[in-house]
Amino acid sequence: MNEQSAYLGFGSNLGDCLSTLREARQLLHATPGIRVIAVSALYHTTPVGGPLDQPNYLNGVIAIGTTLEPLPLLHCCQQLEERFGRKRAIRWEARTLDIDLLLYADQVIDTIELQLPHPRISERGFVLQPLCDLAADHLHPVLQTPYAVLLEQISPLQGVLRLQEVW
Ligand code: GSY
Repeated sequence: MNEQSAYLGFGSNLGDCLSTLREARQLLHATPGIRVIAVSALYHTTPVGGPLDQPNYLNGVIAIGTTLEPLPLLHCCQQLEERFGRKRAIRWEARTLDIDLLLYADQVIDTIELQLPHPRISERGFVLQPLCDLAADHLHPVLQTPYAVLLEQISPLQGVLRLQEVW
């Protein structure tokens, strides 16, 4: 299969978040069929949803080239989450590692297991801000609107603070 581009949202709010995100990025790059192409800055972000007393998140977005189809790619991301101790018990709860498959080329998929583009991209500052580091002028495949414009449309900026460029 030809290589396709995809974007993954990375988040962590339990344990040593920076080390977890770094290690997960390296493991992702070492996965057959996946090549990390570009990495956004990292952001300190206020939790959206879930228990009120959970810690802030570290969030970033990674652009990859992949020869995997969308579902096998999703399964690779889920295996990586499990390797870092993620348990899928309560929705929106704090987590050591969360990897969301945000975009896969311009594909639109709506199944129970996988929805593409990720259904909440346009409402989440913690996704849009790092995505704009990498693809500000790309069009959302359904809304046909650049991500920079979607970012402008969510206000206020939901507690998203740039932490570091290189990680
Ligand atoms: O969907 C990703 C997990 N998640 C996050 C997150 O990564 N960042 C912030 N700020 N809030 C979140 N709520 C959930 S669930």
